[in-house]
This record gives sequence, C-alpha cells and structure tokens, in this order.
Amino acid sequence: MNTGRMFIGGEWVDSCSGQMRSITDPANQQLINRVPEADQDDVNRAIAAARTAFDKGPWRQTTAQDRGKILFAVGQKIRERAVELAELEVKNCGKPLAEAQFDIQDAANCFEFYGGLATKIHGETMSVPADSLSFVLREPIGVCGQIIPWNYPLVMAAWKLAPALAAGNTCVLKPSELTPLTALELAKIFCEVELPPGVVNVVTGPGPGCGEVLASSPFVDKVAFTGGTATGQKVMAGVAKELKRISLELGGKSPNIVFADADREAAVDGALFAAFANQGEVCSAGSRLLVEESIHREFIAQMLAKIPKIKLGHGLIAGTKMGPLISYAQLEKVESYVKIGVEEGAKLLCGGKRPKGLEAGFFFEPTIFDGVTPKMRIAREEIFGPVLSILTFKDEAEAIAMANDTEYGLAAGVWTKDIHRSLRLVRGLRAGIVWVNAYHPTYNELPWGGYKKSGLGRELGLHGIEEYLETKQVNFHGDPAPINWY
Ligand code: TXE
Repeated sequence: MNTGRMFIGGEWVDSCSGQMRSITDPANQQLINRVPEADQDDVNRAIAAARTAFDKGPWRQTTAQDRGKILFAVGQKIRERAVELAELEVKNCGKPLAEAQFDIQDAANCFEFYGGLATKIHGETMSVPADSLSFVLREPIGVCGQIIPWNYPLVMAAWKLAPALAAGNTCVLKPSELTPLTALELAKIFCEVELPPGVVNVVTGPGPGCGEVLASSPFVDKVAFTGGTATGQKVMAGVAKELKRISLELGGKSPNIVFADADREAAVDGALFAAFANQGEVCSAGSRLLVEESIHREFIAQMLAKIPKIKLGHGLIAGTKMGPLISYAQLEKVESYVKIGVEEGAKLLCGGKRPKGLEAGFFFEPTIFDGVTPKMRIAREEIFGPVLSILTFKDEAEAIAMANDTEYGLAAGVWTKDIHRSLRLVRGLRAGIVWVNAYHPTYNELPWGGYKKSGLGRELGLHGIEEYLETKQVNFHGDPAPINWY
C-alpha cells in the first residue's frame, strides 16, 4: 500500500503542508495508518490535474468502448482483492465482515454496470426544420468534485466514480477524513489499469477546507455529495455561487410499515435488519417502525426475543452482527438522542447504553423505543445509529399520513400480503425508494435518491449516468443559403 500518500495527477504525493492524520479502528482506537491531511492547496492541485486531464488530456478522446474496458478491469481487480479490501473496510469503518464483503462485491458490480453502460450513451435525432439534420449529443460535464461519507466508503466511491468515468468526466474524490483507506486502494487499482493521469484524483482531508473548496471552486463543473442534510445544504450554498451542476444524497428518517396481515417472521427480521444493519449508520435505515395497533404487543415481543442474537464486537471476529459506531462524536450523538427519547416520554425497551467489555471502541447496544409519537424528536430527526423508534397506527390512511409526516423522503418499507394495499402504499408514500416485503436490497441497476430533504438527483442505474452528462442540441445545415433577413 502507498502508505501516507494521496493520489493527485497520477502520482502519490504528500500534502503541501506536510500535515498527516492518523486513521484508527473505531472498534479499538488502534492506529491503522496515517494519511496526508490535505488543505485547500492540495485540493486546488487536484482540481488543476483533473482540469488538465479533461481539457487537454486523452480521456475525452478515449472511445466509450475503451472507457468501458477500463471500468470492467477496475471491477475485476476489486474482486481479485476482495478479501483484503473487505478486511480494510471493516477495520476503518467498523462494519461486520459479512457486510463489508457484500459492499466490496457491490462496488465491483457498480464499475461493471457502468462499464457496460459507457457504450450505451445515446443521443437523439430529429428533423426540425425539414432541410436540416437536428440531433442531441450527450457529453461529459467536465471536472466532477465528489464528496463521500464514512458509512460505505468503497461503495460510495464506486457510486460516484463509475458513472462519472463512463460518461467521460474527470474526478476529484474526497473520501471522509475518517475513512480514506479503501478509496486510496481504489486509486492504486486505477494506476494498475493505466487510467490516464489526472482522470481520478483522491484527496484525503476534512470537509471544511477541502470539501468546501471542491464545492465552491470555479474550476469544478459538477459536485456530487453524500452526507448529512445540514452539510449538503452548505455544499449547495457553495455550489450556488458558481451555479454548477449538483447531485445530493442526504439523510433520512425512513418509515418501515408493518400491517397485521404481513408474514410475521419476515417482517420481524426485516424490521431489525432495517434498523440495525451497519449499526444503523445507513441513510435509508428503517429507523421509524410503524406497526398496526392490533399486532403491536406481539410484534415487539418477537423483536425483543431476537435482540440477543445481535452480537456486538470487532467486525473481524466471527459471528459479529454489529460493529462500533464510526467515532466518539457519533457515539455521543446517539447517546444524546437516547436521553432526548427518555425525556420526551418514550419507553426504552432495550439497549440505550454502551455495552460492557467493549469500552475501547465506540460500541452502542441495539436500542428500541416504544410509545413514540410523531412529534417526538426521536421520530423526526436522523440519529444515524442503532436506535429504532416504534409508532403505532390504526388503519392504512393513518399509516400513510404518519409515514409521510417527515421532512425526509429517502426510503420506505411496507409489509403486507395484500397486493392491492401494497400498490396503494407504493403510490402514497413520498419516498425515492419503496421496498415491499423487504428492506435494504439495493441494486446498481436501479436509481437511488430521495424526495424532499433527502436529496437532489439520482445515483445508480440509467438515471445515475444522466447526472454526469451534458445535453447539446445540434442543428446541422448541410446546404447553407443566406436567409436574407437584412
Ligand atoms: O457527515 P458530513 P458527518 C449524517 C448523519 C450523521 C451526520 C453527521 O446523520 O450523524 O450526517 O455526520 C464532508 N463542505 N450522515 O458530520 O458532515 C466530510 O468531510 C464540503 C448521513 O460525518 O455530512 C465527509 O467527506 N464537504 C450520510 C462528507 O462531507 C464537507 C452519511 C460527509 O460528512 C463539509 C454520513 C463542508 N462544509 C452522515 N463538511 C448519508 N446520507 O448516508 C463536511 N464535509
């Protein structure tokens, strides 16, 4: 590994300031590696490299077939190194190994999906006016600044880079300052597949001073951001100064709705997985469980019976089902919400505290609140940890109203055997992703993104590449004649 360097203009470089940041394992706070602490000079250096690669480099002249081949090769190399990458992801962001293994394959799939899509970027032709040939060209936007979070480091890098490169853009990727390690390994893979210098740059540094510069630089043409809604608003304000393209994938408080007729076992499992996968540090987490009143007590008992199976520990230890939170700050945030929930009058059914014996890491027990009402803060605000709020409803209309009573609109889950009801729910829910009798499956082929304050634009699928393409109208007159206007 290129320890202690970041990747700019095809080279492994130190930060201009010489500052370094220690990257630690959130399960035990042990040092894993040290990376350069970039500042605005480094970001500007990376932007300049991406600018040159776009304006003067060979990348735009590369055929779609060749871009596709490069992306397939990246996917293949990720697969070859899957074991090592999964372990690194576990150490850096805390998730259980099985989840990291899934992420690594998902990242490889993403590069392969967009590798295939590179050759399917089509324009349109029409004849307006009749003596001209008019057509629509799709072109890359230019330099893309891509800012990603710490909960799915390699997957988020893939979601951003793969469509951008398929479309012929150049990129400056800024991973979270907490989790830069798999993004740096990805840069190493880009070197191995001989991506031209400057096409992808990876800058390791903090949001303020680094992400901010990407957002506001006049030399960046498009910004793609995944992170908290408040930070997304700041990024958008930076982008507004230059009026550049933007896509945002932000927070959520997603409802997971269980009707009395649902397959009970599947729904219980689904409710727990929705809330506690990846320690609940998931933008689409089903953090609000809406249960039909008639089955409420039974459903809770069934959920609680399964809680002891959620084994906490280091993600690399066999059998671990939940790892630590990403940082002490996140642990404190989660704890503060438990306090708020108790003060608001919700009933703490389980968890609510740090587990004994795991004090070296940022662990928090799976936590369930019952008796939550729609106005409580624990029903409205994104906690981003293993805290589930349970609310009850009497009928379908109330379930839909309660589900939509949020400023977010990323995802929603519905559990019922009644197909007519499920279709009414699909239409009634104001969210970008709706799962019926499932929660969390995500496919590279399908668009991902939110309504309302959960974001702008879509990632993945055919929609995802649209975010990285400009549209040019061409009116081609082959046989010019004066129009004699003057
Ligand atoms: O995220 P930030 P934080 C939510 C979640 C969490 C909260 C805070 O609720 O508790 O956000 O987490 C970069 N200009 N999500 O503070 O700040 C930062 O360096 C430009 C939801 O860690 O959103 C990192 O690379 N960039 C989310 C990225 O933004 C800035 C995933 C995300 O960090 C910046 C993570 C700035 N001013 C947190 N400030 C999801 N939707 O999945 C920070 N950054």
